[in-house]
Amino acid sequence: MKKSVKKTVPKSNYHALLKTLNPHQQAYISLDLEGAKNGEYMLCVFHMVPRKGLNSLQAACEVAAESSTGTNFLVKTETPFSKKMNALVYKLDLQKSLVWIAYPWRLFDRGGNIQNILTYIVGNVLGMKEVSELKLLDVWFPPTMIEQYDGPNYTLDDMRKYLGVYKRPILGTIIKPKMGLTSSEYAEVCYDFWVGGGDFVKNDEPQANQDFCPYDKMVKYVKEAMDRAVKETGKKKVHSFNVSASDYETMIQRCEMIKNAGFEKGSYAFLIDGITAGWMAVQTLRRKYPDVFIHFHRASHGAYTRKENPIGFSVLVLSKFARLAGASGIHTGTAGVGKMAGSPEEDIIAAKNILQFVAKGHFFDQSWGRIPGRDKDAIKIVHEDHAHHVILEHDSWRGVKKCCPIISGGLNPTLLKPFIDVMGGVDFITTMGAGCHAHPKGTQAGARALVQACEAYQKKIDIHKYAKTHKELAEAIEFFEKKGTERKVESA
Ligand code: CAP
Ligand code: MG
Ligand code: MG
Ligand code: MG
Repeated sequence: MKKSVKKTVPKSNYHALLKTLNPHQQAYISLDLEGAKNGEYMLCVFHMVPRKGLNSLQAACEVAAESSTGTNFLVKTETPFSKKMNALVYKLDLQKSLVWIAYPWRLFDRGGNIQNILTYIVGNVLGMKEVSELKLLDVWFPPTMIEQYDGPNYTLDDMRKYLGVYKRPILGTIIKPKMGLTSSEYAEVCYDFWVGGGDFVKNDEPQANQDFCPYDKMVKYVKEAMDRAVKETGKKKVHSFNVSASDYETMIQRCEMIKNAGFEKGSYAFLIDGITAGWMAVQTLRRKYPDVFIHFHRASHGAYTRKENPIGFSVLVLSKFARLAGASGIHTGTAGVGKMAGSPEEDIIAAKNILQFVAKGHFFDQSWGRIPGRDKDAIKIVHEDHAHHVILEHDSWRGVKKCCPIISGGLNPTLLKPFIDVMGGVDFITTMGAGCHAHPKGTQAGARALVQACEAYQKKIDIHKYAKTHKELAEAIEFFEKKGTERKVESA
C-alpha cells in the first residue's frame, strides 16, 4: 500500500508535534501506517478540535486510546497482544482539524453487533475533556468486515414488487395529528389516504399503546381499513407499525400481534425508533423477521447530526450503520427541502450511500460487497442494475443489499419534484404528514394531490400546468405554496 499522503502540512510540523507525545500517546499513532485499507481496519474520519493546552496530535491519540484499548495513562497490565488492538491515528489534516483513525475490527463483538462498534467510536470519546469538538464524519468498512454483518434482507425492491410500483417514489404519509386519535379514528385516516391513491402509511414515531388508542385495536382497525381500501382501489397497500416498546417481550408481542392479524406478507412493515429504542432492537427485528421491511425512524438523531453540533456523528455515519445493521430503510432527511435541518451534502450523500452498491462518502468510497474482480461484465451489470441485490443473491457474490432512504419532514406535493431533482432519482419512500392532512379538502384530497404531483413529474409536466386539470393538486398548490414549510401558527 502506498504511504499515507501527508496533507497540506509540511512533515516538519508533524515531527515537531510527534516529539510532544508521551509514551502512552505514542502507542496510538502510526503516521506511516502501511495498508490502512488492507482489510484489518475499519477507518474513521473525525472533525476534532483539541481543548486548550493540548495539540491536535496529543488529543487525537487520546481519542484513539479511549475509543479502543486505552485510558488516560499507560497501564502496567497491557500485553504485546493488547497493543495490537490499539486504534491508530494514521493521518491528519491540521488545517481542517481532521483526524483519520484505523480500528482493528477484531476489537468488535463477533456476530455482527453494531451497538458495540458505536460504543467504541462514538461512546466515551464524545465526553472527553481532551477535545472541545469531536464529530465522526465518515466511516469505511473493509469487505472482510462487511461480511460479518447482516445488512438488509427485505428491501425497497421487495416492497416495489409487492405494491407493483416502479419508476416512481413510494408515496406515503404519517397519520396526523401525531397523537390523540382513537384507534378507529386513526384507521379512518389510513383508509382516506389509501383510497386517495397513497401506497404507504406509517405510525408516527411516538405511536405505541396509549389508552386512547389501544395497540390491539389500532392493528385490528388498520387491517379493516386496508382491506376496504384494497378492495375499492384494486391496489396493494402497506402499513408501517411502530413496534418500539419498553422491553423485548412487548416489542415481539406487538410484532406477533401484527403478523397474526391477517395481514398479507409484504403489506406491513415494522417501524423502530432506532436511536431511542436502540440498535439491539433494530438488529433483533432484522434477525427475527427477515421477511419484513424494517423501518428505522431516527427520532433524536439531531443531537448527534445537526451541523450546529460540534460533537456527535454525521447523517452519513448513522445511515451507513443502519444499512450494516440490516434496516430495510432509514429516514435520511429532505436535504433542506422540507422542515427539518439538513443539506444536500448531508442528506443526499447519505441516501446514495445506503442505496448504491458503490458510493462516494464525505471521505471514503464505500463498496458494499465483493465482486470477483475478473468479471468485468458482472461489475458493469451490478453498477447499472439498481436492483443489484438480485445479482448478489448468487452465492458467488457477497454484498449488502440496498437500504431505502425514507424522505419525510415538512414535505408536501409541491415539494416532491424539487426533492427528486436534488436526489437525482426516485428510489425512495416519501412520507408526507401535514403535507397531506393539512390539505384544505382533507386527507383523501391530500393523497390525490400527492399522486397528481407524482403523475405530473412522471409525465414531465409542470405541476402548475397539470393542476389546471387536477383540482386537488391546484388546491394543494394554492395552500402550500403560500405557506412554505416553516411551522406557521395558523391565524385565528
Ligand atoms: C414528518 C414526521 C417525521 C419527520 C422526522 C414528523 O411529519 O412525522 O417524524 O420526518 O424527521 O414527525 O415531523 P410531517 P426525519 O411530514 O408532518 O413533517 O424524517 O428527517 O427524521
Ligand atoms: Mg414523525
Ligand atoms: Mg426530514
Ligand atoms: Mg413530511
